[in-house]
Amino acid sequence: MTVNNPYDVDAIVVGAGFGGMYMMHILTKHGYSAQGIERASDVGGTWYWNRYPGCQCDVESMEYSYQFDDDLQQKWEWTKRYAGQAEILKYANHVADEFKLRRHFMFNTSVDGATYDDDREIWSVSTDTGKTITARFLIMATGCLSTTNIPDFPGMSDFKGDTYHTGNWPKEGVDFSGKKVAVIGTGSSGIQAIPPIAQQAGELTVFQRTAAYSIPAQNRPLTDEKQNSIKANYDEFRARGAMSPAAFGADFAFNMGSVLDATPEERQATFEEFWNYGGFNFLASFGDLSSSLEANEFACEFVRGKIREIVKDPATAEMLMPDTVLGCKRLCSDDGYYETFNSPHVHLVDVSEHPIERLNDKGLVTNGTEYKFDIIVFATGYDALTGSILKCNIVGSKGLALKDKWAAGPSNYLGLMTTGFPNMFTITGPGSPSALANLITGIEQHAEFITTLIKWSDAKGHTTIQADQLQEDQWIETVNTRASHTLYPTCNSWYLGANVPGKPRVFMPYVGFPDYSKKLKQVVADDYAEFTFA
Ligand code: N01
Repeated sequence: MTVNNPYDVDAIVVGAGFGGMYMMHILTKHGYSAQGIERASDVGGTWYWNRYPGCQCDVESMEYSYQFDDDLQQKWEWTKRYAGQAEILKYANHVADEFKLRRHFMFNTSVDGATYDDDREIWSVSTDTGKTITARFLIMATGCLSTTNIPDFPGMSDFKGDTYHTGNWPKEGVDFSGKKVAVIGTGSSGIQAIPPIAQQAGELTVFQRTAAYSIPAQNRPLTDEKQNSIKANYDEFRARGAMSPAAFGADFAFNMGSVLDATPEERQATFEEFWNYGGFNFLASFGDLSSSLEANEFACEFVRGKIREIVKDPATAEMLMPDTVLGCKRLCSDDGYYETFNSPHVHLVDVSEHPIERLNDKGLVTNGTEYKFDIIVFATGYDALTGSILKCNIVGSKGLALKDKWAAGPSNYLGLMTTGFPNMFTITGPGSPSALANLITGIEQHAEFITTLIKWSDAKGHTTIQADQLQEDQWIETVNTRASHTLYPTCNSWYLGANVPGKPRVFMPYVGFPDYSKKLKQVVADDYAEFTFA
């Protein structure tokens, strides 16, 4: 703690996921004192909580990793093309050990309030353990997808069996052997969890409200040859990744051609090639899939054809075929998802027209039918991007509550600072590429930008940094305009907040990592002229 200062530390960092860990490392490396606060018992963030079976990252491990330390990226050995949760959590722990990060954090502690004192120019943060800590800077590294969303079904507490949410999975795991299991939700988490749960369960019933597009991950062991060849030129590999729209895909051949210009044979062959390549990159099989409904429909029809081929029962296949825009909700990737429905003990119930009415002591009721279960798994997603920030009850300058300021949706400048909340930063917040890009790349970019900005401001003798209201308004317009050139606003996704009842519908992430990077570089080159300092 800093001595002779009217505050405890220079900065409070909320969260010990990849964002909070790197923020802490870089701040302390530059001589700032900082206190981290983390609700979990250890580091890892998303990867600490998401221990559900089948959980793995859909960004390749050589890219979903830190690049700030060459020794770290050279020495760490990934075992698979896409790392699973356990391996990523091991990596997070390794980073915490290597850079001695745990000593800066208090674990098992949640922030329950943060208030800015205009006179003293400090943030005062209170916790559920009864502590109050003061700091010049408040840095929210709370993650994009960390506040779970469980629908408020009537009768929730009546159910006598066990319930779990994929994003809050018990450390000791769950034994599904021989059990009657329900999974509610078929987004990325449900689609990953369903195949391994089906392998164990006596009977599995999946409740699907919206069919999702999923591309086989085509996961496989990472060969030494592949790993070494990337490590031999890791900087170039990272630089290529940063030039990609979502900050990953360094070695990936994006096809910029239009699907509308291709012959039916060329289309089929290209889609087949990208399907076999696997994962999220399927969206890049043609250049216009994310911007033209007509083009997108070709990709949709290709995936529907695959579902028809894979799923033996035509009625089940029909139910699994999405009728939405491919990639509008986040594209899923899987290991044997559609195949799972060929097992006789796996059932699919469409709840799009007849929603789940309630839970009762034995299970759940939909369309007047009672389904009995031992275990219900909620794969029902998150209050994304804003949920974990707003939960902290942040009150800024002149008593302005963040929840009031963001009542119509989050507004900020660069996704980093919001006017009226001096010296408060959000890492990968709404308004930045956040969940539309490789999050570790976005995290490093933000932590470095924030540190450089604080150092610059301190060197000039300023005590406060603020976002300017005009810049903020223009930024939000830019974020909206960029989204309007894509198909993202055409469905009820969590990017829009549409999955949480009562949440304002605003498209939150900034589309296009390379342009965002250019903007940040320009802001630095212009000596942060668009910020306000005092
Ligand atoms: O959550 P989701 P998720 N009755 O919101 C359904 C990242 N992630 O945890 O679509 C019935 O996508 C809901 O239905 P609908 C990734 O960014 C990454 O799966 O709203 N169903 C939907 O099917 C991802 O996008 C990885 O109609 C209800 C599901 O629940 C994000 O996390 C792995 C319902 C929620 O899907 C979130 O994914 C996992 C109700 N009342 C997650 N309410 C990888 O890296 C909701 N649903 C691979």
